[in-house]
Amino acid sequence: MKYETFFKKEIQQIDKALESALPGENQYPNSIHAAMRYSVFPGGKRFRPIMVFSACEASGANPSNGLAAACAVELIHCYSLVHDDLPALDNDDFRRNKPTCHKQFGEAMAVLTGDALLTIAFEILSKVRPAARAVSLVQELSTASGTYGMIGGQVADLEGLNETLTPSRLDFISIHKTGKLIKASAVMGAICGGAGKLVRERIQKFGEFTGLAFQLVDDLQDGDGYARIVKAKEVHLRVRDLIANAKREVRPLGKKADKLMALADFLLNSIPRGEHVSVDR
Ligand code: GRG
Repeated sequence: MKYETFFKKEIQQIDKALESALPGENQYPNSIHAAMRYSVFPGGKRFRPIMVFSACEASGANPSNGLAAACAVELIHCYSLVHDDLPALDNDDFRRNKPTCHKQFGEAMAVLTGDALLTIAFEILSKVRPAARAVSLVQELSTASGTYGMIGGQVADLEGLNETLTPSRLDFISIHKTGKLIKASAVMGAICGGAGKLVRERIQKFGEFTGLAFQLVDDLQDGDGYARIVKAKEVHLRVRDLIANAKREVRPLGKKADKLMALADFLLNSIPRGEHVSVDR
């Protein structure tokens, strides 16, 4: 089954919640609200919010307990894409099959759109109850997004642009730029699901393994990062190991972890066809 079909219900629920969380385009100042919505809809895979839901379910709770956290992490992700596309960073003209935010609304508005998406993510989390849960979620997401996480990884990536990167530097970049937000999605799902310490640790490790795997798959798809310094076959084998480790962590949780397992499998299966290797391990 296709990813979009398997997670159709989750994607619809996330889109509906994002729809009502964002200010309407007719709310003054209309232009920024239009640009925010443009950058969030239509969405991409919604991988991170689906991770929140799946981790919440694996903790034994109703996945929709994680709805606010799911929206918050997707908004942070959308902000990072808007800023990453800017001329000062990647200078991309297209994102999700349409002109990038700055191409459509201008650079100044795109900077502010990213800022606004980042800010509203934490406004949404601040309303979670009990308040202690809101604090834990804010801690998790802010740490993963800032210089200990995504921004730190992006800076290391930027500074390494004209260098031949070592595997350990590439690991740092991948783990921080991409992996931390995915790990935070898993941990936030566990927090919203009321997971105990041991279950939360398992889910966190699942998030760490799949977070790194996500970036390696992206490298294989784009011929970038690891795919530049290591043979595609080796990257593929590493992804397989990471996915196997991720699944091993949550297997003891039983049926509750079925969605996490499926998410891990979809990641493995999204490796470009040409890069598949038939090695039984
Ligand atoms: C500029 C603040 C700032 C951060 C940059 C996430 C990031 C850090 C940059 C985006 C560029 C990029 C390709 C990063 C690697 C992470 C990644 C694979 C992003 C794409 O995520 P998907 O595949 O996108 O989940 P969709 O469109 O499906 O949501």
